[in-house]
Amino acid sequence: MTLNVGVIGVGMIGQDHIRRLTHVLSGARVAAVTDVDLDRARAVADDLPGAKLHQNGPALITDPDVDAVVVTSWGPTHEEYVLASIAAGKQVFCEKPLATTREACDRIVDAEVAAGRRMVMVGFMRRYDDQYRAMKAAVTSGDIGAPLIMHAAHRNPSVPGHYTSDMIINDSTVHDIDVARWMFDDEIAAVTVLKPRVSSKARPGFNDPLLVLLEMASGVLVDVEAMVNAGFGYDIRGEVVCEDGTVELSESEGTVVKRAGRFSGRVPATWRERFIRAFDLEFQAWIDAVRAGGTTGPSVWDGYAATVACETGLAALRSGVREPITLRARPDLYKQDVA
Ligand code: NAD
Ligand code: ISE
Repeated sequence: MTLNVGVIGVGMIGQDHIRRLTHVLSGARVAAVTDVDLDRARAVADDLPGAKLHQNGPALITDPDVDAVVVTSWGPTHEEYVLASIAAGKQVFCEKPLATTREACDRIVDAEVAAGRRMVMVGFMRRYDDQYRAMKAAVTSGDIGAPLIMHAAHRNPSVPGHYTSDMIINDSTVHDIDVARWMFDDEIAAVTVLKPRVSSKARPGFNDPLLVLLEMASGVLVDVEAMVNAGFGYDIRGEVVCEDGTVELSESEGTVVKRAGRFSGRVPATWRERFIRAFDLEFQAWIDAVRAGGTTGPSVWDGYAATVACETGLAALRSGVREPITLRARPDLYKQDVA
């Protein structure tokens, strides 16, 4: 049976997910769309044979012809739509962030726990990237010994006009925060944020770049260089240093050309290019799991822990000192991770 998906928020990533649901993946179709910008939603619906246009999110969620919901609207709207989907008994894929505050995430945790089953997958797609998966396999195999340190860099070539200085942490570094928790199957215990010399390309009021230091509960340290005006491309780096060796993300996605005593390769232009396969794998995993009656991948707990770490990171940026993280007790529903 084909899964009929309703999409709330048809901006940049909403349209990209509609493209993959319609033309790339199997087992699902886009049955309905909506957006606060109804003209945009109408234009998208017109290109999708048989898709309905809904006036708002609640109408889409309660439509009996919609089996499952994709939330790709702005972050502050996610809570409302995820809670409504849970209340309607429908599986939901929510782009990051799960919600923008600890309290909002708490309410989603409470709702899902009350429902008694996992109903939400959060879009931390790096967990589906081949390179990150190979890195995690190397770390967990034990072949290179116990992990000690992870070095990471998250460099955007540039960011759009609506991007604020806080987003360096809660829109960009949030991915590295999720990778750290997933890589080491561990929670983050404390965050410190250092401010290097400000790039001359930074917008006024931006501390760009930042150095974000995550202390895992085990004692592993993760340093993340976050920069949003790198100019030269979208450059994602990672290396885990273990007791008996190291593992790093490969330098080039494609071929490395050696010529005349030099070598060169491609730096991806955008996150869409760098993670296109991860997005496909993530979404296919969600479709398959929902068709089988459940869900998979990053959970509401992962979304909650990431948002709390971002809030703490912003507090550390402002205070200039190490800020400890306090999480609520982890409900039994999230004690067994599925991916
Ligand atoms: P965008 O601004 O291009 O699109 C957001 C859309 O949501 C717009 O069309 C807007 O009109 C609509 N919208 C806003 N409020 C709404 C509401 N109350 N109800 C319905 N629609 C509403 O933004 P985007 O870049 O597509 O980002 C959307 C979400 O996806 C964000 O949460 C962002 O963090 C996330 N995102 C994730 C990744 C990733 O790598 N996983 C990449 C980009 C964006
Ligand atoms: C963007 O919103 C994303 O989620 C991308 O994956 C990330 O790399 C980028 O920094 C964010 O702005």
